[in-house]
Amino acid sequence: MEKKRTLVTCALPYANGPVHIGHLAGVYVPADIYVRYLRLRGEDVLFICGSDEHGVPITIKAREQGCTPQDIVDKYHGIIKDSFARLGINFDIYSRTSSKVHEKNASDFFRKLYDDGAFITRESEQYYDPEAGTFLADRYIVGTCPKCGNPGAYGDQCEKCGSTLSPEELINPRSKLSGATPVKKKTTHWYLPLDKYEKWLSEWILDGHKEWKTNVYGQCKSWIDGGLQPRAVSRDLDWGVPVPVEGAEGKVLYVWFDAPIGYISNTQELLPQSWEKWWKDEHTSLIHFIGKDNIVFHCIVFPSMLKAHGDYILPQNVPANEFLNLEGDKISTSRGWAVWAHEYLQDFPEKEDVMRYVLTANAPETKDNDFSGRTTSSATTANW
Ligand code: B3M
Ligand code: ZN
Repeated sequence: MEKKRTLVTCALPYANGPVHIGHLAGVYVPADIYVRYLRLRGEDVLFICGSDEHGVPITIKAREQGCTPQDIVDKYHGIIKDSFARLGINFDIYSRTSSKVHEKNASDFFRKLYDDGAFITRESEQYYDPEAGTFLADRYIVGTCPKCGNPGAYGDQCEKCGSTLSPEELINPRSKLSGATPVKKKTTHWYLPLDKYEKWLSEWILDGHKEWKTNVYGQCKSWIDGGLQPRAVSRDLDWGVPVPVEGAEGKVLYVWFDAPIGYISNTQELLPQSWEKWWKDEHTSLIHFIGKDNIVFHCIVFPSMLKAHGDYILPQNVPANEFLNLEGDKISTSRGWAVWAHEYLQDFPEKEDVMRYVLTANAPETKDNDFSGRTTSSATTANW
């Protein structure tokens, strides 16, 4: 009988900031423990990760710092990769989605689905900056929050009161690029019609994977029961993998379309000759370690992409964890509320295993947990 193989992936961290203890506790330390366990049993394992280097937050950070998106991702890719290595999280490869291998692979993946007629196109009205001559992602629109009056709320969220917003709700909206008032303009995008995969997803997950963690299964069930909608897989943006279709100038693949393909690209980069047995052979079991905010992408969207493509295996399990909070508050990269891995490693030399132990003992497996450097009384609180 052919030996069983396990391909373990970890969510690709966004290269717009360093990794913090929430990432480590929820995803990377548990995955590393699992991989070490399988290796001790003598199993054939591959452990894949890399930086997620596309998306709007990276372009915004670059503008703020007066540099290019590539400068931003180069900086954080280096910091993140180094932190993982020093914490003993031993990926077989830690690559990046700005690699050439990935650009070609993601582009070919899109093109196959396009050629097979797997997408639909839709015209919609999107916000546009008439002075800068470019479409605006929601994050590029700022204005006053209708809920709390914060004058610096974003078109997708107010970071002061935490409300989720849409650009229409902002009072006095303006473009972050030029200060101009955004106008609506028509644009065409490609969509993956998830509604067509609903029945298949329901059978595959709700009937076929009742063993998945209850938090994961529950989220999948509520998405599927709520009815799935087509999802746009392209964006008007100048940072990302160009849409490989004539007439698509100025459009790139949506970051959540290209990022999971990064798992495949990074495997190809590591094993140019033998990567296929890890992705196309039923004897491989594919396991995605992620945080709870990524469940829909790994259980609904990416599997639908893989199914549409047709050549690949599907995940066997998606062990998503809940969040680790910091002193009662949600960890936030943008608000700077975090304990950063690279700072810990610098401030507490030789104490890597102390951190690994504390994060393992407090892993937010079934509910959000809290991390505190001060309290010593609660059983779910990390004491150090
Ligand atoms: N970069 C999101 C996150 O860190 C994202 C994961 C991509 S996995 C393909 O939450
Ligand atoms: Zn607000």
